[in-house]
Amino acid sequence: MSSTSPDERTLVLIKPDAVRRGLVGEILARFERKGLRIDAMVTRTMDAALADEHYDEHVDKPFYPPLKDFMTGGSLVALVLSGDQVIDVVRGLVGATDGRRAAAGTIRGDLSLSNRENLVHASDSADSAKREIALWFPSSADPRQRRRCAPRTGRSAFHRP
Ligand code: FUP
Repeated sequence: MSSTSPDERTLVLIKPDAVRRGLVGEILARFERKGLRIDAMVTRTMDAALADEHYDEHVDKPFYPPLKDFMTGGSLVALVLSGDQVIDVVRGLVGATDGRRAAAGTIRGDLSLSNRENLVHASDSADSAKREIALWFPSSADPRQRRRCAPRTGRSAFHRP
């Protein structure tokens, strides 16, 4: 179970299929309507090196090559969301990995018919969130967590009210 801190943060990627289909607004609206805060947001393209780091636990799996092609094949939107138990709350809003099996009412359940092109990535634990936020938003992270993968396109704004 995640911490109950209202300052908990998670990393979300609105994937290239969602951008292509014009679903960015729909997906952001679901997070906002839930009461979550957008602390940072940037549009960028994932390059091969960032894909390999982001999907570190999957790089040796058979589904990884097509997943990498998909994730590096178009613009995506990366964001940091915060709120009470945000990691678990966002995973609930996003739904199960396979859009064909995800529950109705979830983002994937309502909008995806695919196990790969499933619209959204969301951190699955506090450790993943910390690692992924440092990877995608190095300027927001503890200096000891910073990586070399600073955004190369788009503009990023990070604020903590
Ligand atoms: P999730 O946490 O729901 O995003 O899912 P996983 O971490 O298990 O998988 C990461 C991504 O790999 C999924 F979003 C889609 C992709 N994937 C496949 O393409 N095929 C599979 O069989 C499983 C996952």
